[in-house]
This record gives sequence, C-alpha cells and structure tokens, in this order.
Amino acid sequence: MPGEGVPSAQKSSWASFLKSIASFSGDLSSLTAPPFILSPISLTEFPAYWCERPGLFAAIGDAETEQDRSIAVLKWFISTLKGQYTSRNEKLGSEKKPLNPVLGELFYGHWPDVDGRGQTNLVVEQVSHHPPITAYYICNPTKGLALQGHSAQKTSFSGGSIIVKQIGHAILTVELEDGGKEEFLITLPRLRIDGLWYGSPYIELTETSYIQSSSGWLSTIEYKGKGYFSGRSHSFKALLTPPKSTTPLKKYEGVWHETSKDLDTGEIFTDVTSPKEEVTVGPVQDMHEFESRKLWQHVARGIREGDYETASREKSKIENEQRQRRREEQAAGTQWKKWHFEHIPSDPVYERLVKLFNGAPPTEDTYVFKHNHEKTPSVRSVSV
Ligand code: CLR
Repeated sequence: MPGEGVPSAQKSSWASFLKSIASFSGDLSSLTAPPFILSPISLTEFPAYWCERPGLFAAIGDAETEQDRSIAVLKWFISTLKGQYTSRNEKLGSEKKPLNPVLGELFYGHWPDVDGRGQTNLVVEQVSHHPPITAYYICNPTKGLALQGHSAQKTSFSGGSIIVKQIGHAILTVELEDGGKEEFLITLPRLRIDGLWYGSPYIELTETSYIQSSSGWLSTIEYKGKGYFSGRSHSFKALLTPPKSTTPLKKYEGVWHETSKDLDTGEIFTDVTSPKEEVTVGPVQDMHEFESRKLWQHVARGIREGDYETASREKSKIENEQRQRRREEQAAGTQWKKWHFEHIPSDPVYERLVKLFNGAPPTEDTYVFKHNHEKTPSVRSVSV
C-alpha cells in the first residue's frame, strides 16, 4: 500500500517531500523531510563502514603475492557492502536521511588490536558543506595499510527511485616487506533508493565498480537486484583479471549482504552473516565541539526520543552558528582551514591507476591526509 511505512500524521508531508525530490536534482541534504525519515546519525560516521570487519582488512597486509592481495582486497571490499548499504534498515527500520555535516565536522574512532591484527584508526572530516564532501583516512600501521578517500553524491530521480551517483574514490596503500608499496584504486557503485512510495526506503546497488591494483590485477564488480543473475536482491558478480589480460582468473558470485562463492571451486568467498564490529568512540563529554556526536547530541536525542521540536530548534542553532562563522570569515577575508586534509585538484595515484582500465573519469581531485599515519591525530593536536 502506498505510504504504508509512513505515520498517518506525516503522510502529506511525505507526499510533498517526494514531490520536491522528483522536481529536483543535486543536493538532497538541503531538502526538508518529515520527522519519521530523519536519522540521528551524521554522514561523517559513514566511513566507519569500511572497517567493521577489521580482521578482513588486516588480512590484506598478510597476503604474500600480488594475486593474493587483490583477492584479499576484493573480499574485504565486498564484505563492507552490507554495513554500508543495509545497516540503517536493520538498525533504524529503513534507509533514513542522515544529518548533514557542518564544515569541519569530525569523527574519530578505532578498532582495537585483537590477536595481533593491529589497531585500526579512523579519522573523518567534513571538508566541504556546499556541496557536502566527506574525507576519511583509515590506517592499520601494524599491517602497513592506509585507506584514503572522499565521498560526495549527485542525486537524480527516475522511475520513482532516487538515483545516487557516488563522486569520489578511495586509494588503499599497502606497504610491502621489501620497502615497496602496492596501491589499489577503489571506485564506488551507483545506488538506487527504492521503496519511497511505501515510505520505507532501501538501497539497491547498480552498474559496475572497480578495484585496480598498481600490480595490474583488476576486479570488476557488477551489481544486480531482483530479477537478474540469481534473481535475488543485492546480487553481484566479480571477475578478477591478471595484469594485461582480459581473461578472468577468478569468478565470484553471490549476494553481498549474506554469502558468495568462488564459481570454479564452489568454496565460500564472502560471508557476512556473523556480527560486525562497530567502531570504538571515546565518551561524548571528552569530545571537541566539532566532533560529530558532541556537535549533534541534542538534535540526535530529539530525533531518537521523538521530540522533533527540540531536534529542529537545536538544528537551527547549529545552522545559525555556521552561517555566522561564514559571515565572519568573509568579513575578515579568511577561509575555513581544514583540520586534517589538504585539497589537491588532481590525484596522481588515481590518474596512474585509472589508465589501466576504463570505466571511470580520467582525472579527479582528492583530499590528502596531512599527518604521519603512525600517529592518529586528534583535533587538539592541530594548530588552528
Ligand atoms: C555515503 C558514503 C557511504 C555509503 C553511503 C550509504 C548510504 C547513502 C550515503 C553513502 C549518502 C547519503 C544517502 C545515503 C542513503 C540515503 C542518503 C544517499 C553514499 C540520502 C541523502 C537521503 C535520501 C533521503 C531518503 C531516504 C528519503 O560509504
């Protein structure tokens, strides 16, 4: 039934929200949505989804050959998809509209060292507000791993669904025992948000994404929903091709929210049916005012407790303060200074790797992490 998931008092506001997205393309974050669809979590928390299976991430550093590293990277990547794209449905009942981060908003976390896998650290910063762009840096120094990326979205409306093109990419750097390094360019899939009519949105992945290694190995991942390959939602097929070859050496198929297998051997490739490990974050009272859970704490409580009046009042406070900051900067002729990242107009690693396959734009800008990865910085260690 249309509007099934929508509380009756919010049906008309949901209908006008749908109308506004239908006639709109660009930055969804600026549209006012009815309270039932609001999430108390800011988009700066999302990069944590990259590492909720820290053991699979660490395993990349233990692989010994180029082929095995490419397989380990693909396995880890596929295993992040469930968290990235279905966890709000599990936790909040449906996909929801995240809090739109303010410029300079921060999110820090880590996953502890267990059984020698090394500690994994996470640094996230909102590096642009208009349009919203989130930069992140995740490292496991023990295993010589660093993932640097940024994320933005372009949205449009088609056939009753929201189509989200992901802008940005991630580069995974693996330090090798011989002192060299291997780099992996990770491109991001396209999203379709379905279920809008019923007021219970969920994500399906579409088209193709790639993982290109500097060693030449390439993973091509094709996404399909209901009615394709296996006919199931969240299906994918991944092909791993050796350097300078077009014949895949490995083929994997399955559903990214449960299990997949190696098509030649029948062995299980990915299995995300066991619980994931959520990021560890320090207590809110110790946080800096720009740290996400502190910054949004009153808005988030309002949303969680259904006190939308408080939520919207607190949200306006934050937004006004931001406008004031921008006005002051303009008057002083200064610009907001990023805490941990530096914007560069073109990413040389991206450009070198993207040439090895086609399916992504030839150049892209990037946000480079400014610090040494042995030490995860905190906002307090940065001079403002
Ligand atoms: C952000 C980067 C993450 C993966 C990811 C998952 C869900 C996406 C999110 C990204 C961007 C914002 C997003 C969200 C789903 C819904 C939300 C597109 C790509 C939009 C802004 C909200 C739409 C509102 C409807 C739910 C009504 O690695």
